[in-house]
Amino acid sequence: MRRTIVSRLAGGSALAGLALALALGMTSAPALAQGAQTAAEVIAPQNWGVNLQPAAGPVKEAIHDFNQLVLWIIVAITAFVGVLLAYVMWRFRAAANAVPSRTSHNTVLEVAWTVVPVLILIVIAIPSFRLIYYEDRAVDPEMTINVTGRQWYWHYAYPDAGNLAFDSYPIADADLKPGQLRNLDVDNPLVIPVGKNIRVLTTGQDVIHSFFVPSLGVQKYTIPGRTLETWFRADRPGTFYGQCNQICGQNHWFMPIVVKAVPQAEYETWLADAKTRFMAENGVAPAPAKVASEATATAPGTAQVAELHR
Ligand SMILES: [Cu+2]
Repeated sequence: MRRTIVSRLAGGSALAGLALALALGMTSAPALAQGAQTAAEVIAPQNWGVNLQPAAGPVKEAIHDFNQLVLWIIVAITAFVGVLLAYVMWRFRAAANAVPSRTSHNTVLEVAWTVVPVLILIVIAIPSFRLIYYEDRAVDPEMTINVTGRQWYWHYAYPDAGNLAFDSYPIADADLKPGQLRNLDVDNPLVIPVGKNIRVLTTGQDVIHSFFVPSLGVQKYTIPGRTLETWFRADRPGTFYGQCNQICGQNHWFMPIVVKAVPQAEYETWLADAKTRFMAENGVAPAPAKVASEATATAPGTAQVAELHR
């Protein structure tokens, strides 16, 4: 299963890489192919990574499929228009066309160039809407994670696990251990079990942030005073990197996201340990608050902060 996905992606990467290499006049395809191969365990931004990141779960796979469809349609249209342009430039050049035609209407042609683009848009629209609804929410979520964007760090809560909650900050350059990624690794990653449909509820505490993990196919605003829903599932163990991708203030760069997908047993071990650790750090067990009520509780000041950062 994994091999199929990766090889399919490698093919897609090579294709898109080739198209872009041609467009930019350089050869970046080898770097891309390499990126897709190492992607099974760690999916992070790559140098020259111009294609979509590899998929770690079904939402991103659906995005890849749609992207491939649109890419091929673009390639076909570009080739068709290019050939047509070359033909008229040659066929109707001044030297071979001393007396130009005065034709100004052609009903069949005009109907065709109206109807054909409409048909192309319908072909794009139908899978596009299907994808939007697929991304919208999990049909049968097995657990919920509350994500709060704050200036400037992430706050994660597990309402199904005794309201376990903790903050996630990036690791300073000086404290990076070998193998950790600068500006991407965090002290407390978001740990999830492999193969579980996870409902994600997002909200913002101060300004609008955006929870963006490309390899899981998730990008959702975190808006103060509002709860938005989305979902993801990781189909294999791995570490998947993302970032806040809404310009949210001067430390916007300071909001990397690390999602660590582990097998169920490992997840339960982590959960037990995390409960002890974070509840000890917090001094008391976290109050049984949902993200929505948490946003309401911090509402005083939110308006002013939002005003400041407008
Ligand atoms: Cu942010």
